[in-house]
Amino acid sequence: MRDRLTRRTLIKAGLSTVAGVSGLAAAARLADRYGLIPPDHYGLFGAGETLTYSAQRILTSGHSLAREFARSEISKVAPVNGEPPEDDAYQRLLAGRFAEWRLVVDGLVGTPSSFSLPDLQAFPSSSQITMHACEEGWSFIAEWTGVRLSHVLNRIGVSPRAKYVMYFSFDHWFDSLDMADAWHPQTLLAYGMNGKEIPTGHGAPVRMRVERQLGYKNMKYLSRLTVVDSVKTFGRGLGSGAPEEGYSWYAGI
Ligand SMILES: Nc1nc2c(c(=O)[nH]1)N[C@H]1C(S)=C(S)[C@@H](COP(=O)(O)O)O[C@H]1N2
Ligand SMILES: [Mo]
Repeated sequence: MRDRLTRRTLIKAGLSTVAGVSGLAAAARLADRYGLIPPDHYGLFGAGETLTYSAQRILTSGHSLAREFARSEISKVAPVNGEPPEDDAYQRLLAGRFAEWRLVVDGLVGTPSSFSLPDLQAFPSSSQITMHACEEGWSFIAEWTGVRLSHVLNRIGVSPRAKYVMYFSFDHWFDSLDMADAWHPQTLLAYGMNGKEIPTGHGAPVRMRVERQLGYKNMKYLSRLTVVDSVKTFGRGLGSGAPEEGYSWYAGI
């Protein structure tokens, strides 16, 4: 069905948006028909979010790749944003060098599972040198190594009803990816940075790398993934903590 929404139709919708509010409503209806409404569309910028998200999903349909860089371009300094989780559970795992850490993956999957760090490291690994761009305006280039999220999902099996992969961290962040980003070849459960284990402050033991979105979607200190068909029951139901703070759920770049 989605393929019937052509570039031209969307561009027309985009143009009518410029023409006025009724155009915006029309674009939102169009996006709704094709299932391209982001979970935070009820907010202040709802119609705009819908248009950004649906436009990106159509114009960059398939697996367009984020730019990759040469090893010589890796930043000498990578800023650490924020402190590692103070949570007891995290501090205990850190003290035990993450031997007891497990990533739970459940929800609409064939086999709910939990993976240790060596389990994830035993899967085929993937590396990419990419730019991390924080919404606050700074960036750095680093090499990330991990297992593709798609590999883990394929292993445990995903229900055709799946619409989002929710993800959670030890500092109580929650967020979600749509299935296009979940299956994307550059979406990694990353355990390595610049050829070493991920340093604590950069998200040890495992962080999300979702290279076509801004910094805050790249969640550090992962604890759990849940495959869902709706994000309504998490937090205020906007798919992420970010929209609760005024950021958008979809942070495509
Ligand atoms: N769990 C968790 N993940 C997080 C954050 C955080 O505070 N907690 N900050 C986000 C933001 S805003 C950015 S820019 C990046 C920063 O990653 P870095 O510390 O490796 O530079 O992590 C993101 N992931
Ligand atoms: Mo950020």
